[in-house]
Amino acid sequence: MSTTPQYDAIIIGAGISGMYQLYRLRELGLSVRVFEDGSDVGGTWYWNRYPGCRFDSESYTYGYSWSKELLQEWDWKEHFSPQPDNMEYYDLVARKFDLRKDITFNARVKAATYHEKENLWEIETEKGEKARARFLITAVGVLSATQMPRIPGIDKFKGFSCHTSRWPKDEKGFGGKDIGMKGKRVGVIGTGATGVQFIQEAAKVAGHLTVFQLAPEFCAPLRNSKITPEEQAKIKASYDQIFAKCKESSAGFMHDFVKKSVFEVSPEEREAFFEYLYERPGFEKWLGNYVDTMMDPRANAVITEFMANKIRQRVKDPVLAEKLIPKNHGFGMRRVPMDTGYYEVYNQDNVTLVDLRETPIQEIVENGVKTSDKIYELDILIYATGFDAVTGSFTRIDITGVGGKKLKDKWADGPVTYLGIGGHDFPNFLTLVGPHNGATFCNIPRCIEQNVEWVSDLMKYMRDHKLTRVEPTAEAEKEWTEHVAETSQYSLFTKVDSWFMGVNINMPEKKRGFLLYAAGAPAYKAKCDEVAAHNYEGFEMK
Ligand code: NA7
Repeated sequence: MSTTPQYDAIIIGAGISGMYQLYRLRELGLSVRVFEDGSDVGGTWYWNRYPGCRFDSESYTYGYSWSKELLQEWDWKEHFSPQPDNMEYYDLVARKFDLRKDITFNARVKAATYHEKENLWEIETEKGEKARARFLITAVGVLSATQMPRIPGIDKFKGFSCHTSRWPKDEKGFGGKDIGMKGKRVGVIGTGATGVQFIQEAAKVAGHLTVFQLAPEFCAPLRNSKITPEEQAKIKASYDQIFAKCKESSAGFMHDFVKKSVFEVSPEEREAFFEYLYERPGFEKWLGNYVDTMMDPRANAVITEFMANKIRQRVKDPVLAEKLIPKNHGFGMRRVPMDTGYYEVYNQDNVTLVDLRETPIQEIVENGVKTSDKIYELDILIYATGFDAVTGSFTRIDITGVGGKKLKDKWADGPVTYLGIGGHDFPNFLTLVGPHNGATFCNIPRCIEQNVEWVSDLMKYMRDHKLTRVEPTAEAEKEWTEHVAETSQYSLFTKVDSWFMGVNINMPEKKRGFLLYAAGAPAYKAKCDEVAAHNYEGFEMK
């Protein structure tokens, strides 16, 4: 008789999706255990506690929508909430719904194996702890597999250094530790959404900040502000409308594309609209723009020129401005970092931009970074070098399905899934926000809720019909994978390299291919609903 504990379901990850999935399965009366690598809940907001980390989504569109009581109880303090407040929120959720009692913390799952005879999954953590369950649900997030650069000498640096997603904890609060950047020589490698948030903050306190930039992004102003008591009352009174609006929009935000071409309007009207958008908070200038800016390269060139000129206006030194303007992609073709005075940082005397295209890094040395030009002496070196996106959090676990088949091998040429939620040869394996899932390009909690609710309904259906095994058919996953490829052709995301395409300069072995779903959240939801309405068409159940 095995002493390994057994549950109805095991969830990997106690972030936004894992927490909600736990809640829903418990409501169904199932026994559930969550295994979480971190020492607390919160996922992305637990790990990313570097200075400057905050939402780029409007706070009130980001919280859970499924508890009216929680919505009324919690006050977002800022329109784009900072990381410590976000952690405070997830702490409240965990306490309110008593989630922690079913979560094992500091437990990194290293392997998960399906046992055909017993129709059970068995997981093993790095500490050797084992557990079994009928269902294995991954809630591992899209950007959680930290990717350090492969630069010689990283271990030699004598000062403080870390990846932004491994910033030390402030043991007394919810945020990151004060590592003492004040007056110090700080260096940062990477200028994606994370690098930009960090640089803006570090430039305020560092004695000198050196930014090592490979290729710049097109950043756009966040325009954050505090939520006034009047706004708070209005937000709380209109949650139903807010969430209804998000549900209709292509990426789960309050904004949606204007169903008009850039070329349908006069240059004056277009310019005025761009200016209006530039003054608006959040992603509206990206996701509330003319629809063809994200589909037609000619239309994209128009908004790209507008955004490039904004950088030229904001950076005093024209040579430096050109270095900060992307030349390898248009505006919005990669994830747009939201900025708060980012470009103005480069007008400060205490900030230097090192263009790695001109002078590449050769190695990290004891006292700093050595480029082809010189050694930049540093006390602190921060890596904002991104993630092994979307698939990395799966392939870093040894996942074995029917007949010893490895998920890693199945996805060697790119992910193959049905609805981004499961795959053939991997029965009872449900991947929240998995690759090619509609939740991947979305105001993520909005689409997470759809994923979790769909999975919970599936599990209820199986219980009610006395079914114990569900597996996508090979045909269904082939069709879905082709559909994802087909719909992605119209998106400019696929025309450039970025983490959306699985590209990370530090992982040349990772095959380039679209990892998201481009047809939009409403289309994804409609497809999932249709599948459920047809008794989970495309899944074999017994
Ligand atoms: P990103 O967007 O993948 O950005 C990583 C950055 O690090 C990017 O500027 C990279 O340059 C740079 N990078 C990576 N490796 C190196 C090396 N070896 N040398 C120099 N520069 C390097 O990750 P983020 O964490 O900023 O953002 C991820 C998402 O989190 C973001 O989209 C939000 O949704 C939240 P490159 O792009 O390759 O030129």
